[in-house]
Amino acid sequence: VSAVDKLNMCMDGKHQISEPRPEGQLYQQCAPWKDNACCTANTTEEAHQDNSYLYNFNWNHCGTMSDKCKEHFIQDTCFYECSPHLGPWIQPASESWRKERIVDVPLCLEDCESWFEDCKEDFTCKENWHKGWDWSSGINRCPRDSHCSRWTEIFPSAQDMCEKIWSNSYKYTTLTKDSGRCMQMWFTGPNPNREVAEYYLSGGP
Ligand code: FOL
Repeated sequence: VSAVDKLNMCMDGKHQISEPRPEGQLYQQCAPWKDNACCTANTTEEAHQDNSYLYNFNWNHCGTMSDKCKEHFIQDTCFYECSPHLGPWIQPASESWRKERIVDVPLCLEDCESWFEDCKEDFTCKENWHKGWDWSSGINRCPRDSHCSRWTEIFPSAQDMCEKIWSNSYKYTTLTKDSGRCMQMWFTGPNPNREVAEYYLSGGP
């Protein structure tokens, strides 16, 4: 893949389309990606559902997840499924359900901190949400060797949460949105992440 393509491409994941394209209408929180996206409208509608067919993932594995916390997981799903500017961080994956993954995407401080703040009163039983669940009922439940704990017991800091929850998809940074050097999960208007990808492709810091 050339440097130019890496600026505008889709990862070979479970639901992403092969090339980014305008989508006209994307659902609610995923709407910011509508002008150029790796997701379909259906994917974005599903991203807002509990136990969606995307991954059959159960946010409520330790009681009902709070709405304010869930909002960040929905936004993460939009970012993961729709982003066309993840090229610099796409790597081959070893899971059965995807050929490629993202590694160490530099997430803006505000996005990681607000996610943690809005989830820290919630509960979970696992640090890595990619692996080791009990799927015998069709959705993920806490494995037998685990128990539900306070969020902050599993994730002592925002950095722990952002980096560990999706096996290092994200790298914690102290970069703020106005730096143009970190990726934004939450934005309005034109996608600010293209120029961030451009910066890292042209050599970075
Ligand atoms: N968001 C971000 N930012 N990065 C991601 O990598 C990401 N991935 C998902 C959702 N949002 C993301 C997908 N989540 C399983 C669990 C979670 C999941 C997808 C699949 C799952 O089936 N886990 C099995 C292991 C399957 C395998 O590795 O082959 C398990 O053991 O629990």
